[in-house]
Amino acid sequence: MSESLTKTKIIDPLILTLVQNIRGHRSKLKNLKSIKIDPNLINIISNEEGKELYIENEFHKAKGFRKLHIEMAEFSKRLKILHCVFFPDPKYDIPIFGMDLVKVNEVVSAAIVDLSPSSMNQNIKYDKLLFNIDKSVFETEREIPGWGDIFSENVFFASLKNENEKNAFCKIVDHYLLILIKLSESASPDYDQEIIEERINYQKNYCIQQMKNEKTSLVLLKYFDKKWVDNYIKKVLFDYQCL
Ligand code: BLA
Repeated sequence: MSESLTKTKIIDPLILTLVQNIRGHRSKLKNLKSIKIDPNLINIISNEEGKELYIENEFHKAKGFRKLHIEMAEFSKRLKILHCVFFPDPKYDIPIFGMDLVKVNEVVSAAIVDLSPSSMNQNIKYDKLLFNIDKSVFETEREIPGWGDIFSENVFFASLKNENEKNAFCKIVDHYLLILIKLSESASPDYDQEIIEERINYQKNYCIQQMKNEKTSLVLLKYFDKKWVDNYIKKVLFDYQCL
């Protein structure tokens, strides 16, 4: 096998399907540009036995969005994660798109997707479009943990046990993204500093609450020291300090 082929990671098929869908929607955004980031934080790979690690990050920005982040990760060959947050530019009335998929061997223990409110006075109404989605195939919807008060009423959170549920989750993600892209197409910037400030605070709170999810840091702490993990969470995953 050639050098380049041995280095190419085989991504989990469900995660690949979701990523391709997310990338497809992302490509429709206006002024899409990749963001420069510390190169050490883009691809993080270790082949240490038992502690194998693969993290691949994509960072973009676009009209209406300050950061579009997709992360694919695999830990010790068994824990696979797809993490994605599209953070809006606070000048725009656009919700925060967030999703997380946690797969342990063949079971998806956590699949979550939401268009979370980005201010108290969100003008754009899209609740109805999300509410009408058929969720009857899912057997195990899960309860949102305490820190999750940042999510909307239409947050979807479940374990996925079979192909039907996995396919249905992909459709929900596609639907949420379709709505997000439509909202962003019709959004124009606001210049009222008070409104912008309120959106900044909302986004900060979104990040602060996400950082209370110990499950994220506990995984990373098995592979990195605390300083590295704190920096990664603050700068890469939930970078509220730059707002
Ligand atoms: C749960 N997140 C988890 C779990 C793990 C991770 C191992 C436990 C799985 C389970 O409860 O079944 C780990 N997630 C990670 C890691 C990264 C990651 C290591 O993204 C990145 C490096 N989490 C997010 C985002 C959302 C999110 C954007 O990063 C939602 C939009 C949600 N993850 C989320 C929720 C849980 C979870 C709600 C369940 C927490 C719980 O039930 O206590």
